[in-house]
Amino acid sequence: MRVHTNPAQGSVQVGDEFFRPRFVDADRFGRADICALLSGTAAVVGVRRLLSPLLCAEAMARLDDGALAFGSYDRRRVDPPVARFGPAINDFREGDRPGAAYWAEAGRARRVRRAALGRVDPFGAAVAGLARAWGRPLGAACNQGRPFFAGTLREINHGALVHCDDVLREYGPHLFDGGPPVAQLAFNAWISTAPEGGATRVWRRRWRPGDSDLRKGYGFDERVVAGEQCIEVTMGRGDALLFDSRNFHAVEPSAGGRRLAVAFFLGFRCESDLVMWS
Ligand SMILES: O=C(O)CCC(=O)C(=O)O
Repeated sequence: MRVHTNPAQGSVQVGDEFFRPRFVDADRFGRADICALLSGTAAVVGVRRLLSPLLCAEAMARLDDGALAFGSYDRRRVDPPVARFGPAINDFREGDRPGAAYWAEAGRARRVRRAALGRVDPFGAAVAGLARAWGRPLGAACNQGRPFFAGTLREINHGALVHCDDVLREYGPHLFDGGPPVAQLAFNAWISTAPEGGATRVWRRRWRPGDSDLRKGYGFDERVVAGEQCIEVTMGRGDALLFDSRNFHAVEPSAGGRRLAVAFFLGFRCESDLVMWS
């Protein structure tokens, strides 16, 4: 695991004191770590060894043997290309929701994953680790009672553009039963990492309407984050990284191995109690 912060810690220009990385071992990972992201008092949370070395090795052996057929995100939208197993809602979009083919593909992907990986399931292990930390079970987001697919196996070897992910902004408030999430986090846990490159960069900067001029495919020109406070993290195999996906983020190209993660979003919903203060 490697980390760089900009402005550098200890420099005269300290930046936002809450925009800091937080690292924790899997057995100490708890609700407070997730809440630090939801409340904006941490920029990223890195969890060391959320997936065991044995699970990663066995899952990779099956994936290297071609147990799951990887496709890629729609190349017209996602360039450099990113390989994946499991449907992404943006590739099936019809208006303000995914079309009928998405739901068929979501069911198929769950069945195929179960048959191919069985108990060697990085998604199941990641969800178990998150539920332990959060103290409550996690459920899939639903649309009209239909569960969205979660747990894409995603291989980003050629990097990812500066972009942000905000389901409310992309689809409006009616995509999820029960209303839009109050906060959205990105979750990635790596089953395999590459020896060179592959850092994740997260900037202290959210989308603003004027940014549309800098749009570039699914992402944005790098000028959108020029001068903004940034954290750069390179996690190891078995490690997980969580951050607020509404902050701009990007992935550096990597080399020398497969950079493959189980990836999904987490939404925090409006169902907690109201608290008051003056
Ligand atoms: O692979 C990564 O480091 C981050 C991927 C990403 O862009 C995301 O999770 O939204």
